[in-house]
Amino acid sequence: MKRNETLMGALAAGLITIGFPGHVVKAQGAPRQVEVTAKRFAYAPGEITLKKGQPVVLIIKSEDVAHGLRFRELNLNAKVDKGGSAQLSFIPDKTGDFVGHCSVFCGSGHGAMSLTLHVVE
Ligand SMILES: [Cu+2]
Repeated sequence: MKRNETLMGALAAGLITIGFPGHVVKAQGAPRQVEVTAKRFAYAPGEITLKKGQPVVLIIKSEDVAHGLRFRELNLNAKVDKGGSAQLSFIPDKTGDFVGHCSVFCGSGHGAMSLTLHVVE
């Protein structure tokens, strides 16, 4: 039965690859997960380096009030409830630095909350 299990594994891997059509993702498996903490008035970490073409999930958790995280250039926006979490799933398709800002007013330092994504080849 070993042989059948190997075949099933190969089929499953094939299905995962089909799940990302048009992208050169070489059987990377699950997306990379990066946890981000949002707290008045900063994100931790404040900078994240990502690889172009590699699927990623940013898991944003609020440690206090409601926050958001928006990357205008990437057309991404998440809102996080007070003490809750939210996810941003995407595949970076261009290199460069992208600065995200808090998109939910959270107090006096709201305008200073930013997170920089460095997308590299
Ligand atoms: Cu804010």
